[in-house]
Amino acid sequence: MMRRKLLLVLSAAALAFALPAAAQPGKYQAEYRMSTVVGTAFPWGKGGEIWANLVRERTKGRINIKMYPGASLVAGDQTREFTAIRQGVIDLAVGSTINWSPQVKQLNLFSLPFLMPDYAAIDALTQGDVGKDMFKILEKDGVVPLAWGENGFREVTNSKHAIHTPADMKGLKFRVVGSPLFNDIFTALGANPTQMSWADAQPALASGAVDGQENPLSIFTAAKMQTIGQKNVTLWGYVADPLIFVVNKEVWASWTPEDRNIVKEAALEAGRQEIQIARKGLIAPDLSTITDVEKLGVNVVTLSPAEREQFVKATRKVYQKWSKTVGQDLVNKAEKAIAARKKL
Ligand code: X2X
Repeated sequence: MMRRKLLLVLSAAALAFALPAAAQPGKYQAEYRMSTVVGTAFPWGKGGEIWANLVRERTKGRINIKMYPGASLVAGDQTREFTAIRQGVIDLAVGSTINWSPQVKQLNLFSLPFLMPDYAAIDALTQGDVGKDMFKILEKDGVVPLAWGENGFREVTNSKHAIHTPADMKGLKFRVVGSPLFNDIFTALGANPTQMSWADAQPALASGAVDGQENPLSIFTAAKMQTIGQKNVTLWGYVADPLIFVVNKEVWASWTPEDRNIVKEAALEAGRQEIQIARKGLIAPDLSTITDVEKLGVNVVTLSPAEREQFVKATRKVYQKWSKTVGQDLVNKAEKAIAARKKL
């Protein structure tokens, strides 16, 4: 009897230690840790900053969010971010669908090559039923999703020569992000992909260990990629990664309904603002971000429809293979939503 009691006490103590401080209902932490991959020089980091500031103001400091850019709460390993949010190592995050797709396979939807032809197509997914389905999936997976943001259409860049067709990619070494889907795409195009984190990507590009990479132009300019050899950009818009504003479940449960509402409304507002910042200079008639990149001495290639079609064809098998992983029903729903979209 005594023994059992002791065991119970011991296991309760072990549990208390295992749970992050956040898991105590009604108790507010002095600081909440927010993870992002990039900082406030980038639209993504600005979105996180806007969210944190709105929450701090509106809760009169009850909820004090500190941003940890560089995915530093997971030592830069951005593909472990989602697990860390679930475990409570991270309290809140603004994360890319790409980085969380190793754990949430449906998020690979956004990385199906050439699924989304334009910005209206992204909106048709995130702001429609597909977005709602994704949030239900994320909730089931143990986080509280609140709002969508955007990293952007990921354009391919390299140090060697202009890319017009898949043949131009043959043999080039590319840094790709966490999901094996990207290995499949770049392999299908005849290139040599290597997976690495954002933190490792920059030195690898600078040293010439890899020739190229893919990222939105807002990342290209803020990270000054022209200074690490990236003199060729091709606007192929093959995939775009939305961002998702989330909170750890226990942290969420520890807040009053009033504060939860403030955090949610602030996330929605920060998401809307962040998307505007991310798209700035990238939608006609304002293409100033593209001309700014050209002014840096970078050769920017816009594909003709026939050239683009070659990339679509070359990656079609990858699209089909990964549709099964995502779930064919969800892919069908996404394709329908895109076909019915209202043009921006
Ligand atoms: O690592 C990248 O390429 C970045 C910053 O775009 C993401 O986190 C997906």
